[in-house]
Amino acid sequence: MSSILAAPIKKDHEGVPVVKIVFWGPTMAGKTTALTIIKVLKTLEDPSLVYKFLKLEDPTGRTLFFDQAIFGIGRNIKTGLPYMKYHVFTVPGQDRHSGQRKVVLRGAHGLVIVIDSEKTRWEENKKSLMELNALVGEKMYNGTLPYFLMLNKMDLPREERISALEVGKLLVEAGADKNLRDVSSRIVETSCLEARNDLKKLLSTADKSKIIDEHGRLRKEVRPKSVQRVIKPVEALIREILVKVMQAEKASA
Ligand SMILES: Nc1nc2c(ncn2[C@@H]2O[C@H](COP(=O)(O)OP(=O)(O)OP(=O)(O)O)[C@@H](O)[C@H]2O)c(=O)[nH]1
Ligand SMILES: [Mg+2]
Repeated sequence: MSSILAAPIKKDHEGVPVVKIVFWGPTMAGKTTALTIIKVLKTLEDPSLVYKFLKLEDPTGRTLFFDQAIFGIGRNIKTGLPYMKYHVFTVPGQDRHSGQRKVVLRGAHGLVIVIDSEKTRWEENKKSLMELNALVGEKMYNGTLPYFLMLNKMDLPREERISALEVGKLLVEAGADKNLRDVSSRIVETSCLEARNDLKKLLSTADKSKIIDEHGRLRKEVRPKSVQRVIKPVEALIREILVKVMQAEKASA
């Protein structure tokens, strides 16, 4: 398994396999905001599959150690347990927390690399990519650590932000372009601000029967596009990791 995934998949106290996803990126890029949106959405869609949510922030709203949330996938009818869980972490982006970032990154199976699209944040983005490349560039290069690039804050005026095209230049400057392959198909443009507002708007819909099913859960089909984009990288990574696990099992059978 270790040759297919960057780290072995551990099981929790009930024997459920747990996949680890880490949100990486500079301070203020929107990592905590993204995870909060995912947690709110997942809770609305099925609260019984949300196990934990923890935020640890300083008084200015910057993450101090890390945020984390655990979600379940499916449910075994016999045991009532999910088939799998995914544990999502965000690293603290401030310079002084590099030690914590290294700890949080350990054992990751997939990465959501958040880039702050604000032009003035070019150097911070570059530094963050250089740090990541030095730590796990090799694993991204050999494909054992799948990733997505989340280009966030796309709500900013065009002249104030970088485009998806400029991400390539950023990677070259950070010396990470050789390790982060297939980049163009792995960039997701997001606005957590828009996603948060769209989710609020959706929940204030007058006719609840259109958005809520018979169990009182938010229907997946009504996810606003902006919210879907925020959750897409995590869901796509989970699928990729599951495929890898199945391939490994087949090969060893
Ligand atoms: N305009 C805009 N602001 C955003 C967006 N996403 C997040 N923000 C704002 O950016 C600020 C920082 O967001 P956080 O999610 O706390 O950033 P972080 O990446 O967790 O930062 P650290 O914890 O310090 O690493 C907050 O004020 C958010 O409201 C976005 O898509 N657009
Ligand atoms: Mg944070």
